[in-house]
Formats: sequence, C-alpha cells, structure tokens
Amino acid sequence: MDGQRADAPARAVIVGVALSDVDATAASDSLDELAQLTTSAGAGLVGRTLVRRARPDPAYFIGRGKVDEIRQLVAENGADAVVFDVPLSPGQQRNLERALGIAVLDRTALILNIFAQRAQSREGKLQVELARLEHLSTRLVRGWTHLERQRGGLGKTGGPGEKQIELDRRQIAQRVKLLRERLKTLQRQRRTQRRARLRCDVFTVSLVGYTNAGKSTLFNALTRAQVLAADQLFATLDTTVRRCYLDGAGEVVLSDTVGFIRGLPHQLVAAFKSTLEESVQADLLLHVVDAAAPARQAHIEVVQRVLTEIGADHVPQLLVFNKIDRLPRAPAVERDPYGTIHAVFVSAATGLGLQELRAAIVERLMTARSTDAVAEAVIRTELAV
Ligand SMILES: Nc1nc2c(ncn2[C@@H]2O[C@H](COP(=O)(O)OP(=O)(O)OP(=O)(O)O)[C@@H](O)[C@H]2O)c(=O)[nH]1
Ligand SMILES: [Mg+2]
Repeated sequence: MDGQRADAPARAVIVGVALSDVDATAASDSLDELAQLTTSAGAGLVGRTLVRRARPDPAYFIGRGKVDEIRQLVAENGADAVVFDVPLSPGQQRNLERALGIAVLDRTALILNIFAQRAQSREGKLQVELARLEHLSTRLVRGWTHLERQRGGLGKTGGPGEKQIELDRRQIAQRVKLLRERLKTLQRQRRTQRRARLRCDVFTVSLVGYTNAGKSTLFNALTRAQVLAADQLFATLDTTVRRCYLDGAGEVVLSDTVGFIRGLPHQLVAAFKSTLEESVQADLLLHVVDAAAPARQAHIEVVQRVLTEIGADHVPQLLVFNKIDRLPRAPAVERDPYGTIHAVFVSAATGLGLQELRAAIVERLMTARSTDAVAEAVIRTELAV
C-alpha cells in the first residue's frame, strides 16, 4: 500500500461555511488560509465561495441549492477538485463527490496531502504515512461499510464490497502496527541523542509557532544555518537542531520544527509526537508570531492549544513577534510585572531586534540556572539535616 501518494488536485474550487454560531469574519479569514493551503499543495485556485448556513446539513453539510451552484462553478472553471474548509463526515464527502462528480476534500485531507508531499526524512515519511492511514481507517470503519452495503443493495457495481473493506482494514491495521514499531525505534535513537545533550548540560531552545510565522528564517538568522524558508504553508516538517553561541551564556541548542495551523488533524499531531518531543523537552520555547498577520491573536491561541495537546504547555515561553518590518512601529521588548521580558519584537528578515532577542534568551537561561542552583542547594540542605 502506498501511503505516501500525494495526489494533489490541479485546479480547485474552495468552499467555506459560515455557520450562524461562528463569526463571519473568522470563516472568511479561515477561507483565505485555505486558499494558501491549496496553492501550497501545488494546486491552482479557480474559484471560491463562502456559504452561510444556520447548521450543517447531515447529507451534504451545505444545502442542495448550494451544491448545484458549486457544480456550476466547477463546470465553468474546469476544476478537478472541491476543497471544503469544514470537517466533512465520510458520508457527506461521498454524497458530495457523487453530486459534484469530482474529488472532494476537506481541510484535514488537504493538510495530510501537503504533509505527504513535503515529508523528507525517514521519520517524517513514516509519521505522515501513519497519519494518513489512521485517517483512512476511520473513514473505512465509520462511513464506507454502511455506504457500500447500501450501494451493493442498489445493484450498482464499482467500489469495494464489504469483504474488500474488511481486507483493506486488516491490511491497514498491520501496516499501522509496523509503522508504529519503526517510529518507536527512531524515537529511541532521538532520545539517546537528546540524553547526550542533556548530560552536557546544554540549554535547549525550541522554535514553535503558527505555520509561515518565520521560524525557519529566525532559526537561520540565529544559527547561520540554511534551512528552507519559503512563503508557503508547512515549508518545514522535519526538526533541525543546531548549536549556537550566545554572548554571556555560551552554547545553546536551538531547534526548528513543524508549524501549527487551525484544524490541524489530530492524527498528524499524534503521529508527529516524536518530532515534537524536541519542544516538549526544551528548556525554553520561542513562540514565533507573525506580528503583521491580522489573525495573530487567533494564531497564538491555536499554538497554545496544540502545545497543550502535545504536553508542552509547562515549558517556559518567550513570545517573539516577528516581521515587524511590516509594522509602522513596534516596541523592542515587553516585560511582565516582575520585570522579566515576556515578548520581543524582531524582524528575522532584516535582523532588527535580534540583539534584544539574544539578550532575552540569556536572561531566561540565567534565571533557569539560578533556579536550578537554588533547588540544588535546598536539596543539599535537606539531605544534611
Ligand atoms: N517581511 C518579513 N518576512 C519574513 C520575516 N521572516 C520571515 N519572513 C517570510 O515569511 C515566510 C515564511 O517564513 P518561514 O521562515 O519559512 O516560516 P516558518 O514559520 O518556518 O514556516 P513553516 O515552516 O511553513 O511552518 C517567508 O516568505 C519568509 O521570507 C520577516 O521578519 N519579515
Ligand atoms: Mg519552517
């Protein structure tokens, strides 16, 4: 089975849905982002529409009338796929595919598709394949069997029968087991490397943030590395680790990693746990934010949620507002009531504010070391008593 196939649509129509309990601007922002995701997947964007609805329709998510409008949009623009910005149930996806006569994807499927195209390292490829198979298996279990049985009853041919689905499901389960075992081996190797670093007592800093915030650009600026930085979503999938020298603190280890996004498939988060472990184990997270993005507050919240999901919400954070070259003006740093720097304003592209960022990292490192020293002293005193 080829879990890595990345059959990206060539010409796509995108559809957003503004439900009455969701703010219409949020739905429109999200659709803009879906447009970026679509082009990042290598597809051309040939049409877009934002549908308003009180609540999802069980069969099509949107109304029949809208389905007809979209079919027209598809025909006019010669589209070969429709991408929905909302999570479709397997049944809704199948119904829409039948009604529209072309491939229908949702945000989750599109993100999985991009990840499959981008995965480079062995670990990255295994993780993406695992996520795709787990996504597929939920579709086979919940929706397909029922639908296929119905279709068989109607006497139509084509499509897998119940036996085939059972077989596919068993094959998927076997492959998932194998992938998990392979990933576990790689995870052990990664842990050994990390333990070696910890033994050297090196302070580790991990870059996290929304996709396209400028993490890789900042990583390159701080370490003079050559990680790919590009104006596309999910340019980075693999974690890169580099040492970098900071005046007044010596060497620290910096890692750049995959970005987050709203609606990140939970299968992906689970599959990328080992890659993301670098962040969970870090001494400090640099939470990079695109300060010029209108939705930056929403981005921060999404990142916090994913950090909680991967168990990294306990790691101290420093907010790094990036791309300030695009803002009319910005402060250099922001301090909390205790005087600790909690946000730094930089431009990874021009180098503005990087000196302040380095100083803020050193400040955090010193605090961490003195806290460690105090803790150690307390333990010693307790032992002596
Ligand atoms: N104007 C401006 N653009 C920047 C700055 N930093 C990064 N960029 C641009 O923002 C885009 C994304 O940068 P990346 O460094 O690839 O972002 P990332 O956070 O690593 O993104 P993913 O790996 O896709 O999650 C690129 O086009 C960069 O050139 C900045 O300080 N100012
Ligand atoms: Mg990157």
